[in-house]
Amino acid sequence: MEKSNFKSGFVGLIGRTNAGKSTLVNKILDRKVVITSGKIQTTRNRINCILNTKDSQVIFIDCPGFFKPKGLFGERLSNTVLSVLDDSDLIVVIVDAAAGIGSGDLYILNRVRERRKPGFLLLNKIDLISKDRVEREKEKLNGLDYFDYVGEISAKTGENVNGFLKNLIGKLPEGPRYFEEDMVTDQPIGKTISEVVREKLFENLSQELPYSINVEMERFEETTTANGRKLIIIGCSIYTERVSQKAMIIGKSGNMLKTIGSRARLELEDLLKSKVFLELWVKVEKNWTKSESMLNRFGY
Ligand SMILES: Nc1nc2c(ncn2[C@@H]2O[C@H](COP(=O)(O)OP(=O)(O)O)[C@@H](O)[C@H]2O)c(=O)[nH]1
Ligand SMILES: [Mg+2]
Repeated sequence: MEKSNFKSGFVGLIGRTNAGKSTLVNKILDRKVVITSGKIQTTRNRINCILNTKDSQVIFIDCPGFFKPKGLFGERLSNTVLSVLDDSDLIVVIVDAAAGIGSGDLYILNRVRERRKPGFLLLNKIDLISKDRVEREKEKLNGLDYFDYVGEISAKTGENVNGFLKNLIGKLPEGPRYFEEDMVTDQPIGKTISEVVREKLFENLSQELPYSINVEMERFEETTTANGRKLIIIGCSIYTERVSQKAMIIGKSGNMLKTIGSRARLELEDLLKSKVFLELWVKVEKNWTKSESMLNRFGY
């Protein structure tokens, strides 16, 4: 039998919120697969993001930021991260070197070392700081010899990302192509759509509000316009925890919701290569972040 040299594996991306995990995934796949933002806990689920090459398949598992959980919703997010640690063949820890290495990063490094799995460490956002500063940040991380590879990258500009990838693929075990070659994610399209809407909400709302927001797609219909062009009708519900939050999302004379809707629609048209009609409904689901059944329903 011919020896197969095909390499594949699941690579968990672990780090604090805002370290740049999702930005790195999009840079590697050279398209926007997952949403990103400067707000905390933008990523809420584990999402397989698939890099296909001729002789390898790398499945990056993007996931929430790793932290000591507070509250029920936080616990769910944290459990998601723990499941990623369990399910990965190799773990990539990403730290935000520009923000400075802190106790949160050291906590993560310790949890990862406990797993005794192959590990890579990336210091990200080097586009924002000097080389000296990168070195000083690196010194704060003890036990670096645990890692098979320590790299300094910019997920935003792509600096040193190819070097990291080459080393990563080199470390993967031989294995099958788990997903079809043309797949970049196994996230269902309805979820991708609601994520785009959520990202626009995150981009436009004040710092503390986004955590209490959830988006669910409720309608998806393909039709044609009067002049024969394809049109997709999409309806999404935006859930908030309180009436005051609903008012903030709608904004004065509905202006905030209009802005969010038109930004989301433009991106969805690009994603779906079609005209889109987007309807958004804002609803109140009291204290959903504290409710077992609502968290289950929303898939957290
Ligand atoms: N300047 C700079 N910003 C970055 C870099 N990587 C990520 N960011 C920004 O950091 C924020 C958090 O990124 P995100 O990928 O959502 O972080 P995540 O929570 O780890 O997934 C976003 O505003 C990104 O644009 C980088 O290499 N350089
Ligand atoms: Mg993310």
